[in-house]
Amino acid sequence: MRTLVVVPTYNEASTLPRVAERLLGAAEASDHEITLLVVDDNSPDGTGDIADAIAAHDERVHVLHRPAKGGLGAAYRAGFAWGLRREFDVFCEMDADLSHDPADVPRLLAALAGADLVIGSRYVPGGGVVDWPWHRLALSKGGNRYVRAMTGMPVEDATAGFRAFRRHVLEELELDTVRSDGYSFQLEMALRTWRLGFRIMEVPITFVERSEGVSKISRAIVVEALWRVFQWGIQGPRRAQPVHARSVAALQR
Ligand SMILES: Nc1nc2c(ncn2[C@@H]2O[C@H](COP(=O)(O)OP(=O)(O)OP(=O)(O)O)[C@@H](O)[C@H]2O)c(=O)[nH]1
Ligand SMILES: [Mg+2]
Repeated sequence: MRTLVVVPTYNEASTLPRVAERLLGAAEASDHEITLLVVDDNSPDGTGDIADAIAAHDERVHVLHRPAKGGLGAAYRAGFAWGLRREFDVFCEMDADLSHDPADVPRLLAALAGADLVIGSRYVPGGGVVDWPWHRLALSKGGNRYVRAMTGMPVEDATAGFRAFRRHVLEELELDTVRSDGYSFQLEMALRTWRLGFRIMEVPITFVERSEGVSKISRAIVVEALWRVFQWGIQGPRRAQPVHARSVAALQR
């Protein structure tokens, strides 16, 4: 499985080198063929130059430079489009602030044997969050409960940003028409995947609050998510389609 790990960055100069090193180390230790694509939005702190320096020394690393901060969703769409023009079988999402442990990537990839989308989940048994204040945890868990109630999608951690998609999911969920950003982007991707009848599996991960750099989460991102989930809930079906034919083929492979 040729795997592309897309890591969007905006001012992550202090952690990106460690993220790259740990990811490539995990790839070597597990015998996975992993390529890293950093999608940088012209970070003022020079993250883009650091990414270029890493890529210059390692052919498994590539950098996509975008002119200005355009949001997490737009960065992922650009990164996935780059990978879909090339021959990757699997596409991962991962944050650059070390909240996600790159050493968990092989575990996510292994779970793809029985799924089309694997979510690194904080809220299934064995998963967890380190260093979040109670109100942040309450917001996140409450948000996920709201998503389940509105949409019927049986996912515990639908806002998680640590994921692995099989290529055919991205080919079929019409990425060009995904408009949302932030948490809503993650929610919309999971909801489209589920509604198409693809199989979603959650594997436990421990999410560690960033200790360096600055959060990009804003009130607007939260309000956008609440509003969009409400719309998706009243507009869309509350059930997934029967299991997607391609999903079954993927499981047999
Ligand atoms: N290219 C790009 N990356 C972004 C943008 N916004 C956020 N990111 C990256 O997306 C990832 C997740 O963003 P975070 O700010 O860590 O969001 P979070 O993990 O939900 O919240 P905190 O860790 O508390 O900040 C990080 O790697 C960010 O650098 C953006 O507009 N453009
Ligand atoms: Mg973060």
